Order: sequence, then structure tokens, then C-alpha cells
Amino acid sequence: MTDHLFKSGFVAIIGRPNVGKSTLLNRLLGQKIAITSNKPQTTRNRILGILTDAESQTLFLDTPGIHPARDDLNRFMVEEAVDACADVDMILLTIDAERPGLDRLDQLFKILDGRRATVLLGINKIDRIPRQQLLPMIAQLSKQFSFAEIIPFSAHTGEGVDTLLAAIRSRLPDGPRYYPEDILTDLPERFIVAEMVREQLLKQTHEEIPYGVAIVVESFTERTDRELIEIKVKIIVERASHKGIVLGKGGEKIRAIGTAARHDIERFIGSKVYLELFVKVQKNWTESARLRQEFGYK
Ligand SMILES: Nc1nc2c(ncn2[C@@H]2O[C@H](COP(=O)(O)OP(=O)(O)O)[C@@H](O)[C@H]2O)c(=O)[nH]1
Ligand SMILES: [Mg+2]
Repeated sequence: MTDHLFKSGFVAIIGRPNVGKSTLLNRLLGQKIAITSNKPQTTRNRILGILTDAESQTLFLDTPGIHPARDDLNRFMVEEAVDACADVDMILLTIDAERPGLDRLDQLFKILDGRRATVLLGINKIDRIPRQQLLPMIAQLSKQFSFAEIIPFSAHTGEGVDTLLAAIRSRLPDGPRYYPEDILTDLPERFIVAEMVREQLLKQTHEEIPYGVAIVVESFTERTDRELIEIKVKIIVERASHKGIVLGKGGEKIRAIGTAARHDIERFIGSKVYLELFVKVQKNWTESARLRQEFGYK
């Protein structure tokens, strides 16, 4: 294949928290690299997912949700999402079919209008609505912004995702293969390991705990004597009382978190893993620029 026939480009996946952006990315890649949950601040950083076939390479940017930001960590997350729209070829604005309104997105549309990127609208979670709602919904949405295309799909069941992918690939400009074809992300393994632990904290603890948590991989050692990777992970919480909740009665909670995270990490790395978790209290780290940076929110 001669190089000038190859297509490639960046696609930013944006939208409100919880509409299923990260679930879609994982579905597109056929592997879990982005963590998901029903809690709003699940995705904190921009995540690059790379999908390559014989003719093209699509570089998807999964982003934290766009929402009113009340504090510094949230402002960082919204900036990550808006920044991701700079210099991309396409923007896939994603909405939830159960709450399809584009209201309060005026500001976002102003930003999008100024971009050269093609804007597609993805309507996710169509498995949750009666089919006959779909056409009127599309008619309504197409009046609100001139999307290049509106594509309904379910990231959960996979329905419509092939159509979405075809719509994206057909609009890719000529471009090089930026990454080798077997690379799925530019994220370090350590980052994804930390995210998989954070996902379990999101899923297995409640209230303010998941929001005030940061995860740091302290060591990552490949044992040569056994086919095993030893990973030591520090869980940072904002308060002493949170430490007790994460540990649980007799250490029950942290064991459950460790077991579930280890399964995901083993599937991702393709090797047996020994995972050691420990909890440290770092008061009000979300308010400290230095600590946010140290914990990976630059
Ligand atoms: N029923 C249904 N649930 C979905 C679908 N896509 C995502 N979800 C769920 O919606 C929640 C938010 O998903 P997530 O990918 O973390 O959303 P994000 O904040 O936009 O990245 C999770 O509980 C997902 O399992 C879908 O197509 N159908
Ligand atoms: Mg997400």
C-alpha cells in the first residue's frame, strides 16, 4: 500500500459525564483501556485509543465530561475535554438517548462552530429506549446544530457501532500511520493499572470517597523466577475516616477491591499479577496544585 492512500485522523469523543464515552471507546477498541462507571467523575484525563486497519488509523480521544466545574480538579477535567477538541479532525458529540436534550450546550456549540473539525452526533444507549422514539429524536436534534451525521448506537450491546465507525472512517483525511498497528493506546501500563484500581473504588465505595481518591503505582516488577508481575499500589484518600471505609471491616473491602482490580489487570497485561494495595491519608490533596500534579493530574 502506498502511503498517500492511507487515511488517519483524530476524533475527540465529548459530551456530558455518564453518556457512555469511555464505554464506547472500549467497544471500538475491543479491549478495556478506559474505566467506566455510573459516577460522574470517572474519566479524569484524556485517553487516547488507537484503532488501525489496512487502510486507516483512527485516533480516538476519550475525555472527561463537559459540565459546570465548581473546583480545581473539575476545572482541570473540563479543560482536558475542551483542549481535546483543538486540532482534531472530527468531534463526536455523544448524548444519552434517555436524556437527549442539547440544551445548555450552547456554549459548547460556540466552541465547536469555531473549529474546522467535522462534528458528528452520536446517540448512545438506544438499548434503553423504545425504537419509535428514535426518528423524531433525530429530526429534533438535527434542527439544533448542523451535524455532519447523526448516528444512534449502543456502546453496551454494540448495536450501531459498526455504522458509527464506518461514518468516522469515511471522513478521515489522508494521513500517515502514526502508531504501529498493534498499539491500542499511548498510555503507560502503569496508568491503566492505576485506573483499574480506581474503577473498583468507584464501584465499591460510595459518597465522597471516590471523588477524593488518587492512585499511584509504587512499583511494577516482573519476576524472573515465576511468570508473575508484582504490583504495589498506593491509594490516597483525603481523610482518616475515608481510610477506614476503604479498608472495610477486617480489611474486607480492600480485599474485594484488590481481587476485582487484579482480574482486570491480568486480562489487560496478559500475565498473572500479584497486586498489593495500601492506603495513605493525604489531607485535601485535590486542593493542592503540587499534589494534583504528583498524582497525575498535571
Ligand atoms: N444501557 C446502556 N448503558 C450504557 C451504555 N453505554 C454506557 N452505559 C453505562 O453508562 C454508565 C456511564 O458510562 P461511561 O462510559 O463511564 O460514561 P462516560 O462518563 O461518558 O465516559 C456506565 O454505567 C455504563 O455501563 C449503553 O449503550 N447502554
Ligand atoms: Mg468516561
